[in-house]
Amino acid sequence: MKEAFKSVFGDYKDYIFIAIALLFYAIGVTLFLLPYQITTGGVTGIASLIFYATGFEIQNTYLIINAILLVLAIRIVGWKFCIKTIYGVGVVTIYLWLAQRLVEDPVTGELPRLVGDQSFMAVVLGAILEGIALGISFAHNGSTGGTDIIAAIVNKYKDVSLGHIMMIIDCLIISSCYFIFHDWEKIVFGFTALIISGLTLDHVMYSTRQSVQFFIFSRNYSKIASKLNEMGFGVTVLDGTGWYTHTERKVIVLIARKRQSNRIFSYIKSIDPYAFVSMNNCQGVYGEGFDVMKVKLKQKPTLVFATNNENKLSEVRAMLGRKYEIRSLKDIGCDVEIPETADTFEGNARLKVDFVKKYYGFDCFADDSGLQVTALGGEPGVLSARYAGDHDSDANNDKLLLNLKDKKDRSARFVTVIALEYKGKTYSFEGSVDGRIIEERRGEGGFGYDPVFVPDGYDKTFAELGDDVKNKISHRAEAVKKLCDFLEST
Ligand code: ITT
Repeated sequence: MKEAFKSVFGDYKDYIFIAIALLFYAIGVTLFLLPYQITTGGVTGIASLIFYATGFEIQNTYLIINAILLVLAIRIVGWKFCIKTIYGVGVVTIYLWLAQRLVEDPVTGELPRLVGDQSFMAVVLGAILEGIALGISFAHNGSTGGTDIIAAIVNKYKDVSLGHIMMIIDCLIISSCYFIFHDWEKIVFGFTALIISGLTLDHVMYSTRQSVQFFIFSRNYSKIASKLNEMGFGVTVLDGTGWYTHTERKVIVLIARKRQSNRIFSYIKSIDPYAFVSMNNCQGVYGEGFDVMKVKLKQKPTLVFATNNENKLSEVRAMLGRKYEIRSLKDIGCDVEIPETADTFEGNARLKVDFVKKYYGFDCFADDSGLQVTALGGEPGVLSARYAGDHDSDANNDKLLLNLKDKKDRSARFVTVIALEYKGKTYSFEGSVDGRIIEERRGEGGFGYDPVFVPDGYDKTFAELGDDVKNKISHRAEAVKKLCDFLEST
């Protein structure tokens, strides 16, 4: 029951803390901001502007605007996500109403000016109370609606930071109080309140989440580490060397919340009162048990490369991997050898993409490649993989060298044709590189005919030049570049 509640609503303690925190918010607004006609940002700012102009009570406007935003948010991001916001908006509405009824003059309905004519004092006190309240509430995953709801809705569709837009909106809200009061001082006070509450909020959030890092040097390190582990702390023991004694030392590294540091010190002291301990504040700690890294990784678009050839796959990943997530046939669960029965590279490449589209439903690309040797009338060509033995590179190279034994013209060309199946159409991109076939195999890199092929302008084979050079000048590199340009242009 308790677990079911937690999975839907979160920790019940959060609700208690949010309720207590928002009490400060209502006090700040009712006792210090409203009586001194200070306008802050957000929905409360808009609601207070309407109150100053018309007398329509602040909590009513606050509730109406948030209710509209919440209806939108529930439809777009789901009600589960909005539970704590609905709670926060409800609590603030009730508190604001209650606080005004409690302190207002029963006859005139005016709010008391607790600090007399000291408007600036009111700004400072009101903004600090607001900042503390929002800080505690945020630390317990609470929200008072307004910008939070807008952020949730916008983030559903776009990965943008709303910080700047919200800041501009806040500035507009505060500045528009000039149309009501015709008083620059009120604008300055509004901005001052915004800045003070922002700084206070940051400070509260920071101190509730403050983490510390311990380095513990002790001969009894294993007992201390085990004890800390037992008490639920994750510890790491590093190897070190005490330089004065030149002896091996173990160093315990531990990251914890600052509020846990007294407990940690007492564990250490109970085991080794002479332990050497350093404790440092951490600017941020991210990972299990701490904060989540807020940066959003840009998801790379995925492309399926219809190949079973691991060498081709790694070459293409090296060329396109920074921009695209390349998935192979294996990755999509296809382990069949797709028949290559056409008599052109393009025909075979198209057969492969058609097969994947038909049986696996993916748009994809495939490459059919081969070596064309002039003195052999363009052989092995489309039969490159099966020239002497099926995908047997040694046998294929032996046959090639044998057939070229007495030939003077050793010129050859590697060709790749990539077929791309994309939104119901098939496109093709060709790349080639000219070179010559040498007398014997050289080099350990590459695959297939790489050990016997020397590209023009070089005196080493592809197998000797290595992947970095090959992936810049090869037939496949040229075809992949054309594919990439096409994808970017679409
Ligand atoms: P997939 O059809 O699954 O992509 P495959 O190895 O059958 O793999 P191809 O039919 O396109 O690929 O390749 C024919 C042969 O040509 C290949 O097995 C190699 O022997 C040779 N080959 C292709 N590209 C090469 C390259 O960059 N370097 C050396 N040999 C290559």
